[in-house]
Amino acid sequence: MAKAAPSPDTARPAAGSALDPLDLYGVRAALSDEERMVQESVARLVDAEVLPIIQRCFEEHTFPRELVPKLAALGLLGSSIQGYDCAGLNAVCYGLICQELERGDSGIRSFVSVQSSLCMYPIFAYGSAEQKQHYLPRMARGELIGCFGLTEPHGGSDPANMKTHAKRRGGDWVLNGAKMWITNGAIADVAVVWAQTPEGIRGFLVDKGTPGFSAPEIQHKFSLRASVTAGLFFDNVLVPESRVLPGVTGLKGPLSCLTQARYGICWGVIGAAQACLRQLLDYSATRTLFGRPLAANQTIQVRLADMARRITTAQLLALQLGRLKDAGTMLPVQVSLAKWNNCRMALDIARDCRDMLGGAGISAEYAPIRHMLNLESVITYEGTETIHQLTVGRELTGINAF
Ligand code: TGC
Ligand code: FAD
Repeated sequence: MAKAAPSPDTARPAAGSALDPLDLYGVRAALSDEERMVQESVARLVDAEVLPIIQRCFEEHTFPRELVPKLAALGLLGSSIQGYDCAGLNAVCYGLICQELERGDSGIRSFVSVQSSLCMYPIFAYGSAEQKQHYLPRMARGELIGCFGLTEPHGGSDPANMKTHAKRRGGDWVLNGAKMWITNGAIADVAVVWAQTPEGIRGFLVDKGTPGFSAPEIQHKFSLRASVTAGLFFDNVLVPESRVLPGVTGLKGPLSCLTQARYGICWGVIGAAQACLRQLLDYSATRTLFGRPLAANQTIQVRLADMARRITTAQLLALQLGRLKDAGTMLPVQVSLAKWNNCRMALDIARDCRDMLGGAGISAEYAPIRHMLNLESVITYEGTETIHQLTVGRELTGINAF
């Protein structure tokens, strides 16, 4: 005799099970007490401060700036930096911070990625003692917001061919050019700008309000709507030598920052995927069609199981990457593989969850469509999927196919 279809209550996949459906391989158990504590405190912040407002922010195309002091108070800005009022946490903690923030929204994780990995990191790694002292403590407290200008309107995948340039004039530099798609650009107090010079690519710290510098916000985005994105324009902007990063010349400057931020994304997107799967587990258990819960259908279970498989794989990849980073042995190509795998995983899951919600899936009242739209940016920025595939291909073959 056929087994009776379970009631919605008994259909909950996690009920009575020792396994957490969002952590089937017990990654949490592999964390240190400090790592777990960091994850829990960020999770509480996201539950209390992000989830209640994020749908409205997304719909209204606004970044919730009021969150910045709260992120700072928890030590989430420049969290990996030692000293300068920063928390000095390890790489796994930074990953977990990104994961929990992106469970809320990619835009919030983006804000923290840019502030921490793309602005504070280059100042810390390549800045002068005076630059570090001037910017880092205030950035850690959220009093100064940063942005990172690398991409240009004519093509972001190939930054070696940037047109923005700086020339010496006396003891100063004159900066000309344009950057495009810059997260935090319109709200930033300082822009870390990469420009071609006669010596090679160098990093310039351009303060808000410097004559000739403007940063208009980009409108009409259908992705990362709870994040500010801008163009940066430089028209004979005078930058003093004291605002040039002295510690690096060449493309490895910006690319080394990208390695830090891409690492965070490898973890962050897991949070977005978990948020989608969590909602689908609840929804499919209670949605009754053809006299049984949606979750009682084989094809639905296969799709949910496939999501859990892919999230689990991404979690293990991120954790191992984090352990390599903390051991000081992580290579950029390993970050490329994880950024490619984990972004693809999250985007596919968000799209599939959107579909399983049926018509409700197109409403921002459910999280998957917001995550899905955000993840279209996340799979594109910090190196498109193709760029990371070609990076892995280059490693395997020794042939540069860019
Ligand atoms: P290539 O010859 O490979 O390298 C030039 C120099 O850089 C070094 N290098 C790295 N150093 C540190 N970390 C890395 N990941 C590095 N990758 C390369 C390399 O050793 C070399 O050094 P040296 O001393 O020999 O000169 O450069 P290439 O021109 O062939 O380019 C390679 C390619 C295509 C991979 C690179 O251009 C690339 O990654 N393109 C994608 C650009 C990108 O990702 N843009 C992102 C912009 S920022 C952003 O999207 C922020 S979104 C933020 C948010 O909201 O979260
Ligand atoms: P292009 O480089 O023009 O690429 C177009 C297409 O061509 C892509 O599909 C790409 O994969 C493909 N392609 C490129 N090269 C090859 C090849 N050799 N072979 C095959 N296919 C190829 N940038 C910053 O500097 N700072 C920021 O803060 C920032 N924030 C962003 C925020 C958002 C919301 C978005 C959407 C982007 C942001 N970016 C930022 C820019 C982002 O990094 C770029 O969009 C990305 O690097 C791709 O550059 P592009 O858009 O010019 O596309």
